Amino acid sequence: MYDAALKLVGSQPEPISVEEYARRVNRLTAQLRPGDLLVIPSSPSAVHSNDVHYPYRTQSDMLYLVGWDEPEAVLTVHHSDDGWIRTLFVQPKDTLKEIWEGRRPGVEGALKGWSVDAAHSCDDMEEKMNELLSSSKRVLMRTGIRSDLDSLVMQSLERRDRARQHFGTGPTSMEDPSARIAELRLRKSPAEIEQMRFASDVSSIAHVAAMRNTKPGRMEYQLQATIEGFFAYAGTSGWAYPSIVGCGDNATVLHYHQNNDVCEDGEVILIDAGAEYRGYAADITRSWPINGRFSEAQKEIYQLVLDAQLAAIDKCRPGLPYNAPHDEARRVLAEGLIDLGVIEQTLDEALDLETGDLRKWYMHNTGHWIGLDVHDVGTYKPNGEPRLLEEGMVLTVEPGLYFGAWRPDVDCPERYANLGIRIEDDVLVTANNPDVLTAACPKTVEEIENITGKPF
Ligand SMILES: [Mn+2]
Repeated sequence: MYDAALKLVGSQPEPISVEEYARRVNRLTAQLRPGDLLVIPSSPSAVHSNDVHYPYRTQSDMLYLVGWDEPEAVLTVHHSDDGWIRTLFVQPKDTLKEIWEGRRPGVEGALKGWSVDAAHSCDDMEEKMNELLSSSKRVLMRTGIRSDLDSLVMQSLERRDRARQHFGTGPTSMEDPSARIAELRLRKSPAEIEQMRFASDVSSIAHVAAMRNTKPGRMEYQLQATIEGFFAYAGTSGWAYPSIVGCGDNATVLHYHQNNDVCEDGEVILIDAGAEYRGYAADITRSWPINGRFSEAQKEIYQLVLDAQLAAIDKCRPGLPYNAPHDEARRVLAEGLIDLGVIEQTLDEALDLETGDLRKWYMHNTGHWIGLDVHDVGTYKPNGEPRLLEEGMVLTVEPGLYFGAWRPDVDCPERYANLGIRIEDDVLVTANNPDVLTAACPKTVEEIENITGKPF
């Protein structure tokens, strides 16, 4: 099955070039002044149990600025007579550790293959960092990621010794650079879009494989395994976020994660799963009938959510506010639910955020930025005003309707009891029509019914 699925996936793109990493850093340093010291820490590694660690995944800003994905690394950027200097602290070569844990590029490797000007062993970090700190005036670093770096920087900020008194050396202020980097990350380059397109292709075909592998009696975790197995088979690093695989009323729990229920004839399954490739995420949700045919009631809700999603995608255009897709999806859903008799309010009443009935069945936002983080960085309302969409931004569009008959807070319509539908795609804003990166994942009623339960 995986070989048949793999044929449908596009080819792997070129990695991000060293020139592009240099451009990214240049865009950042263009906003800085001599005396600034930028410090980007990697994430700490996380313990699974005893001496077993979770697979390591570094901080996305580190991936964005240099692409170094190993633990214990720190990137610094400071100004010298030669301009801005990028220095990477890395784990040194260490044969004994490498025998156990895997080969390391080390200092020499970092200087050869990566977009840096200098490299040092992380064992020398404290000494070198103190030198960099003492010749800086302002430190740009996000605290709370690496406590050892936090205390080094704090110490240098709090120095009240004679050197500071005589020469005025050392930093006197600190800034979190996250917002500046987020502004850069929000607009994707062509090379980034190619990584995202590959993650999206793999994720799309993984959903198709799961649709084909669906039949009554399957367990939710078996469909999860089909999808995540394909993520690995296709050469991605695995999931970008834990897969949500919920059948029947489990689909009405937004972040359902147990994935251990049986898929029954007559139910609809909702799967929200996406792969990560070279750090870039895909995020797809599809909903399909376990027995391969939507009932009339299921079809009514499915088609309504799909209509809302298509209308919302059409609002992913430059110059429109980021919330235009959300407003459009809400309008279509409210109108549809009024027509179906689920909501007995006027359209304006139904849309009211306090008293409208739409919130009973559609209680989340319609999307988020996506990139190196699945919920990617970038403020939605800079200066309090909704951001206008620009070419190169990528956002998800994911309306849904959830009729949890188990909920004591609502009167669930009998006809739709325990039905949860969400349809989610990743959309690139372009000068022309919205570019749906996850378009390879089928979503019309006809396509889904033609695929579900049928082998490749
Ligand atoms: Mn999403």
